[in-house]
Formats: sequence, structure tokens, C-alpha cells
Amino acid sequence: MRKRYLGLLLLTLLLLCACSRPDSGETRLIRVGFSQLGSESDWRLANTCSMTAALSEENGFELLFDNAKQRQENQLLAIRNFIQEEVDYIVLAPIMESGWEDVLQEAKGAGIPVIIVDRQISVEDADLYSCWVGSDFREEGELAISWLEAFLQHNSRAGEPLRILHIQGTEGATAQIGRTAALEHAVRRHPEWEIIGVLPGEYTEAKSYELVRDFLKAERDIDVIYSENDNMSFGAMHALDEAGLSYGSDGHVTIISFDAVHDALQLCLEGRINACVECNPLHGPRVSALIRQMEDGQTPEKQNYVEETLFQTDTLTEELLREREY
Ligand code: GYE
Repeated sequence: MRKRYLGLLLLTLLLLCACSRPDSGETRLIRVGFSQLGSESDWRLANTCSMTAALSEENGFELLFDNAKQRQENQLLAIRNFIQEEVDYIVLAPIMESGWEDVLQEAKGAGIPVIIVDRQISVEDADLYSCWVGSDFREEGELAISWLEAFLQHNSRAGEPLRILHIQGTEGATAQIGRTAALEHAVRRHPEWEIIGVLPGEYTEAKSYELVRDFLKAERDIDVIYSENDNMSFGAMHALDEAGLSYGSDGHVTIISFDAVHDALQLCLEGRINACVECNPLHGPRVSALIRQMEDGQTPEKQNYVEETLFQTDTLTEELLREREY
């Protein structure tokens, strides 16, 4: 009698196991918590799209997504929530470089690997994250400066005084630090160049528009606008339009922009933005490949840089624009 019960019990247990794990783990979704810093720009929207598409259920992921609305404290909350949720991986697109030690120590304590995407973090213990993928922002800045030097040379303006208005991204973000460093370094090399204003545009069109509009009330003599992303360029152009100042290849103010999102390239093709430095937001497939590598027990490269280029009015074509994904 007891043997029969035991047999039944075993059979029931076996059946239960078989029901809850139909393909013995093959269909198990990898749970990923992604803390996105915000939705401040076209670049960011393209990045979010790329990430959510790559980390989709049909690709084998369960994605917990949080938009921090440009506030670091929201990112800290999101990460703590992911830890409580016991996700398999945490992906962080950090708003700025500093302030991550404590929360990443907590993630490490919980044994959850962390992948950093886009901007970098500055931590003493590099073991607090597994790897990073993103752009070389200093190199992007250098591409912009080389373009400007060649442009001035070509127009026989090299050595002449140059008045630059600098519109900066979020302070302390790697994209700001790198792009700013390239400009400041170039100004030290060129005593004839002068930065006549530094405006904290926070990477948004609205903020940049306001700041440039107010700036133009006191100062209209500008040769170059160095704007650390496309949306801030759009805001600046709006303010220049209102103030009746011309810009672009046929105008007075030379505009240098970063990101090269679709609308900016269109404006570049039309000659309204002189040069756009590419910043590639399509990190979704890169992040999912890094996770797959780690799932296979491999250790991915710590730093993964993406190749980028610069677009300018005279070399940009309709065809090139059509081929772009963002
Ligand atoms: O340039 C800007 C965005 O970190 C590369 O953030 C990113 C920057 C990008 O808001 O548009």
C-alpha cells in the first residue's frame, strides 16, 4: 500500500516538473533590468528603441525598463528595484560618471552582473561592472575640431579671430566631458579662437533655445556654434531664426553638431548645419551580444568602442540619408 502511494507521489512530482519546465530551460527568458537615463533627445529615443527591440521576448529576454527622466536619484531607485527583483543582468545608461559606487556595490553583493552602455562611469573598483559599450566622445570632439580647422583653412580664414559659442550637454556626462575637452584643448592651441559663452543646454532643444535666445540679446557677433548634440542645435537655430541671424553654408554662423540623427542630417544636406559628428545609438544588439557571451561563460572585452564618422554638407547625399537607421 505505502509503496503505491510513494509511486503515485513520485509520478505527480515528475509531471509537475515536466509542466513547469517544458523545454528544460531552453525557453527560460533572461531577465534584464535596464535603467535608461531619460528621453531628452532624438538620439536617446533611437537608443531606447534599439535596446527594447533587441532585448525583446522573442529574442529570449524579459526586459524591465525604467526611464529616469534625467535624474540620477531615479536611476539609483531603479537599480535597487532591479536588485530586489533578482534580475539576471542590470544594464545602466548612466546620466553622469560619478555617484555609482554604493549602488553597484549592492548589485555586486547580490551577484548581478552590470553592463554599462553609452556614457561611462567613474569608479575606483573596475570590478563593479562587467563591461561597457559606447562611443569615444573625445574622439568625436577631435573629429569636429579637425573639420573646423580644415574648413577655416579652405575658406582662407585660418589664423583669423574666431568667436565660438559653446552649448554644453549635461555636466559630468562622458559625452559632455569628451566633446568639451576637445574644444577646450583646441582653443589652447589656437590663441585666435575665443569661447564667448558656455551655455548649459542639458541636451534638450527647449533649454538650448531659451539660453541662446537670451544670449543673443546681449551678443550677436558669433562665428561658430559648437553644440554638443543635435537637439540643442535645433533649439539654437530656432533662436538664430528669431533674431534674424543667418547660419549654415550660406550664412554667417557655422554650426557644428553632434549625433547625426535623421533630422540633423537632413538640415546638413540642406546646408543649414555645416557639420554633424556621428554618434551611434544602436546599442541594443551590442548589449544583447555581450549578455549572450556572458551566458556562454565567456568574459567580454571590458571597453567596447563603436566606430564613427563625420558628415558635412558637401559630401552628404540623399542616398546616404535614406540608408540611415536613425
Ligand atoms: O549625444 C545626446 C544624448 O550620451 C551620447 O546623450 C549620448 C548623448 C547624445 O542626450 O543627444
